Amino acid sequence: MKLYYAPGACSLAGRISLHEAGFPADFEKVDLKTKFTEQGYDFTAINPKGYVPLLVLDDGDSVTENIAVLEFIADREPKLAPGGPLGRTRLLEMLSYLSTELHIAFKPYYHGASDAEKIEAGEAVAKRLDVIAERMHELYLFGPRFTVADAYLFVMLRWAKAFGVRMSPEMLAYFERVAERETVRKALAEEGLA
Ligand SMILES: N[C@@H](CCC(=O)N[C@@H](CS)C(=O)NCC(=O)O)C(=O)O
Repeated sequence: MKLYYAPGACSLAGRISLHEAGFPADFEKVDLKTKFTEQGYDFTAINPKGYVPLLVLDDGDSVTENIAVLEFIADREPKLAPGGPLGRTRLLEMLSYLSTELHIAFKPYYHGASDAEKIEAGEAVAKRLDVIAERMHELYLFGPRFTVADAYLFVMLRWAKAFGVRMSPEMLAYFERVAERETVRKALAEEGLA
């Protein structure tokens, strides 16, 4: 498998999850401004959507969209998904929330918004984090076991910290707990973020 990524971008969730699953993979960096890969290929020719993550499978097929990439990994390594009769539904519910509500709320930070718009975005992000914090009552999002959704939330919390978004002490403690995982440290180091 090969994951196309940009350092610290949402594709970091896929890298962490691949490491958690113990799946061997190659990683190729994409310059999101020029849309060229580190090996000199036009990324838009590889992925017409022009954004990461892109996971290319061993048979040449490929998967885009964080929700699908993370679901793919959890499907092949079930310890990375919550258990129980509603486990898969809960995972999709959480991944959808992280993608379509939380991730999207950061957009103003990345698209040259005014200071006022950034303050508004910070509030929107903080509110969504509060909703997640209310649901978290053990070590990780779904209990004592780390799942692919935790990998995604960790990336969003890295951004939130970088942009100075308000975060509850519980969320901060969760962030630090995840940051200490061996796979997370490895992923951060590989992306030059340690
Ligand atoms: N809908 C996509 C969005 C992915 C996304 O926003 N990727 C960002 C990095 S976090 C990116 O590559 N942006 C570059 C661009 O859109 O040109 C997903 O959920 O996977």
